[in-house]
Amino acid sequence: MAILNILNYPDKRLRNIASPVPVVDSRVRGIIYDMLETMYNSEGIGLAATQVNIQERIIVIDIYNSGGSDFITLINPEIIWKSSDVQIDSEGCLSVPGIYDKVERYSEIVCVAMDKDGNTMEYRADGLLARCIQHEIDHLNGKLFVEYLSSFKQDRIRSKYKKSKIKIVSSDTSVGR
Ligand code: QAP
Ligand code: CO
Repeated sequence: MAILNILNYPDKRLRNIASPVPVVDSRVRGIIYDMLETMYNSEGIGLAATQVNIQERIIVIDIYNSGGSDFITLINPEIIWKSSDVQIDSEGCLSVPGIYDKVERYSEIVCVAMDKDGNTMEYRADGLLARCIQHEIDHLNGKLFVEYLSSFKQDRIRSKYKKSKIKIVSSDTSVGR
């Protein structure tokens, strides 16, 4: 197992569209365990492979942050049904640390995906799990939750990240002198 590097907004690689997993084998299970360790290490409740620069349709979710006893793995997930009603609630993202804002999502969904053993599973989800599945599938399609926010807010978030990068670079050069 290994802790993987999480890409941060506005990294262009977060816009890549992930490819379907052809077969669930030990290679894929290795990725899943690394993703779980990475998610638990940063106290996340969901992580998509895109966020760790792996362009495959793999998601791990643990909305209880149980530390490994209660996670689900979604491989090649497809939402096959969405409720007509929506719900607005606060979201965050490990790729956009420190930023939380309200996003509209379908209240209830049905999702079909393979699990880590390659079995096809059907999940009916509402509440936080439904929200998390929609958020993570967006990642596989190159979409981030901040894209649902106003362009004014997106500009502000981008400039916040630029500022923090400049800070790191300048303190780095002063250390070297
Ligand atoms: C996606 O997000 C999600 O800013 C998962 O400093 C979130 O695990 C779906 C995190 C909310 C639905 C609702 C964010 C950790 C974790 C941060 C996460 C941070 C540290 C985010
Ligand atoms: Co995210």
